[in-house]
Amino acid sequence: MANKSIDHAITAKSLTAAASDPTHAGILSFMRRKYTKELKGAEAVVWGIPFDAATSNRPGARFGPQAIRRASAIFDNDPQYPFQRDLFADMATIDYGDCLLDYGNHAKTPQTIEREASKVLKSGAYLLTLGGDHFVTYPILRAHAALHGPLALVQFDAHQDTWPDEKGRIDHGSFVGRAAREGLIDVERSIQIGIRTHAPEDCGLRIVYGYELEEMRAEEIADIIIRHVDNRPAYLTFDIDCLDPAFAPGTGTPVAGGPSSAKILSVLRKLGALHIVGSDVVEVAPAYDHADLTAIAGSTIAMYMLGLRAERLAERRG
Ligand SMILES: [Mn+2]
Repeated sequence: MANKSIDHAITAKSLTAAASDPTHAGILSFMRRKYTKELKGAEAVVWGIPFDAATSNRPGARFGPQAIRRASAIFDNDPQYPFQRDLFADMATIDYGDCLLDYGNHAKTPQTIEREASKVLKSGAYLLTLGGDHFVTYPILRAHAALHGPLALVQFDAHQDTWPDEKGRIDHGSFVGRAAREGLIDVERSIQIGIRTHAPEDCGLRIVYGYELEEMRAEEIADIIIRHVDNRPAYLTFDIDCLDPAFAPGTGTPVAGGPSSAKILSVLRKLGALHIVGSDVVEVAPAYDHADLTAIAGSTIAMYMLGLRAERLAERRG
């Protein structure tokens, strides 16, 4: 057992140090990053929002952050495939823990999430959020838009999430419509990938349907996204139900006919040209999962988001 240590999440001496916990043991932060509420010095922040009260069908995404953290223990050795680098060697990264919400009173939930997200963004760090149901993206978009202006939304999802809603409603199926109406997103530069349901309106976003993905290679899909977004500041939101239920059964509203995790990971790998300013992985609901399939997919997607960020930082530093 050469060079193994344990509980890096609390024993880490720096925010860039490589972890070496045994895969099956040790305290489970995301990829063993240090657990801290201290934002100083952090360039990337991973944060959980254990919230699923906006779910229309099967609840359980409140357990998503825990499941994703647990599954992330599989990334136990650097360099990380396919980035060929220790993602954290040049990107100080922390696990900021979870957002505290009152399960019995959701009137303050959006403001609480937005306030906490704004605090992280004010520190200058990149924010990667682990949901929670897809409602959580709405207050997070508000925090990002306050900093960058209207964002190009890059949404991987089986659903458009443009259902009509009214003020104060808390619904995981309407955040896109709301973000469009409030000017948080630039609809002309926003795109949805993997859609295989119909909502009453598209709000002007470009849609790539599930059946189209089936006919396209990863490179073509990435190319469509990059050309559509152009050089706008982009927010990447990944609803795990974008994947076929064969690859992600553990979610609240699964829809058959989706892409494989292999194909979509290839697409993500090719999005390095985008100016991604923030991202999330939502709707992982481990109670419906089998053998951690969904949690592993979710944690891998989250790892890719950090990988893209780490590459960009390295490029900037030359
Ligand atoms: Mn969604």
